[in-house]
Amino acid sequence: IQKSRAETEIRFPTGFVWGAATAAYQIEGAVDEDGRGPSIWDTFAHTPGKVLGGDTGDVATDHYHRFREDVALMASLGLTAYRFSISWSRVRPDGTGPINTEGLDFYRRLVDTLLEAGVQPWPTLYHWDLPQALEDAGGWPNRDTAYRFAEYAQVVCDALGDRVVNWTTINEPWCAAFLGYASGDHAPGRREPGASVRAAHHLLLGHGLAAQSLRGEGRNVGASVNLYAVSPAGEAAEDVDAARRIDGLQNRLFLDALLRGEYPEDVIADLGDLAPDVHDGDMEIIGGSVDQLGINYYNRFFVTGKEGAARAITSPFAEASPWPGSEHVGFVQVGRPVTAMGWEIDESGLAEVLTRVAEEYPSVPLYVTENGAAFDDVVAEGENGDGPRVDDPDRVAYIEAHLRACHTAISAGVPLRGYFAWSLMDNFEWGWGYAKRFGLVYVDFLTQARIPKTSAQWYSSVIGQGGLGRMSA
Ligand code: PNW
Repeated sequence: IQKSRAETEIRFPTGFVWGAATAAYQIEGAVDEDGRGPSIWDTFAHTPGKVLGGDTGDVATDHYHRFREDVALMASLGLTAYRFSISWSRVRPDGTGPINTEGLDFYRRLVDTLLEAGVQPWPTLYHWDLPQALEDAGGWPNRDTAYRFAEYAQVVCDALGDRVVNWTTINEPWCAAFLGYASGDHAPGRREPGASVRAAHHLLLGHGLAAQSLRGEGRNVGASVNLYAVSPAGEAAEDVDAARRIDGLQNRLFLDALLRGEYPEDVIADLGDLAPDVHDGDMEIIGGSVDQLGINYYNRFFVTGKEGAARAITSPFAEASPWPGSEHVGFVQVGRPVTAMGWEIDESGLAEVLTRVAEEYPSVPLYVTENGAAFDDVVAEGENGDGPRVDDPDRVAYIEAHLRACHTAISAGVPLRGYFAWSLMDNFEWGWGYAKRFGLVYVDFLTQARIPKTSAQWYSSVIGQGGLGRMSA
C-alpha cells in the first residue's frame, strides 16, 4: 500500500538544532601563526610513516584565514549551529605558561562572526590536540594534565562565556586514550595499554574539572563520546563475551562514568592490573558533570572472540589493538555496504544507541554531535557556464537514513535535541590525511576553493523544511 505524502513526511521538533561539525587541527592550518605552540598532532603528522602520504595539518583547509567565508557558507546553508574545536596550544602554547591573547582573539572573532550570521557557536575544548609540552611531561596518562585542562577551560570561559551557551569539554575520549596511547594509530602514537587506561580516566577527570569551570550563567556543558552498536558475530559464548568487552570499553566505560559516576565492574575486572588509579572524589567530579550528552555515531561493530578475525579499521596502518585487555577480539564484516573508510553502514545502530542511552541512563538532553560518511567524491566540470559540481548521492542516502533513525528515536521518547553532520567540509582525516573526504562541502586542497556538494544543498533543504519527506526519494 502506497503511503500518503503526509504519512511519509518526517518532521523534527521545533527548535531542533541543525548543525555541522569540524575540529581545529583538521581545518585551521596556520600552525605557526600568532603565537600558536606545537601540539601532539603537529609532532605526529610530521613523523614519517604515521599519516598516509606524509600529509600534515600545516595548511589543512586554511580555515584560520578563511573563517569569514566559511561562516558565510554556513549561514547560506541555513545551519542553526556550528560545532568547532578550540586549539589548546593556540590559547596556552606550552600548556602551563602564559596565555596567548592572539590565539584567543581568533576564537573571539570566529564566535562573533557566527553570532552575527545567526549561527550558534558550539565549541569543543579538546579535539585531540594536546600541547606538545604537556605530552613531554607525560601526557594524559599523567594526572596533572587533567588539572591543566581545567585551567585552560577557565581561560576560554572567561573569554567567551558571555556569548557561548553550549560547551563540549572533550571529544571522543575513547579515541584520545586508546588510539593515542594503546594502538598508537593517533597522536602521540604510544603503545602502552596501562598508560592508555590512565589516559582515559584523566580525560574524564579533566572533563569533570573543566565542567566545574564552565558551569553557571545558563551555560550547558556536555562531552561527546563515540558510541557504537555492538553485536556478537555469532551465538558462541566467546562472541557474546567479545561483545560485552567491546561494549564495555567503548560505550559503558564512558557512559557509566559520566552519567552514573562509576566505572562498570566487569570492565574493571577485565582490565585487572591495567585498571586506572582512581582517587577519592574523582568519580563524584566525573559523575553528574554533564547537562547534555553528545553522541558521535558512525557504525555498528560485529565482534568475535574466535581467533583469526581482523582488527577494527582505525588507521591505514593498524598495527596494534586499541582495546586494552581485550586485544584478542576480532571485528567481522557482515557484507553491508561500506563507506570509503571501509566502515559498514548501519543506521539501525544509531536508533539503538540513542534508545539505549535514554533507557539505561539518567535522562539528559542528547545531541548527535557527529554523524557522516566518507565517499570518493569527484568534481564534474560544469556545462553551459555552470560551475564545477560534486554529486554525492551516497552521502545524501547515508545522512537521510541516519536522520530517519534519529526521528525513530525521538518518536520513541528519546530526548534528542539536535544533529551535527560530520563534517562541514573535507579536511585532514587524521591517519588518512587528505585521502578521505567527509565534507558536505568539497575542498580543493590546491586552490582552497569550496564547492558545496549535492549533500550540502540537500541538507540545507532538510533544514529549511524542518525534516524529510517531500524532496527525498
Ligand atoms: C571521529 N576509529 O574520529 C572524529 O571525532 C573526527 O575528528 C573524525 O574526522 C571522524 O570521526 C571521522 O573519522 C574517529 O578509527 C576516528 O575508530 C577514528 C575512529 C573513530 C572516530
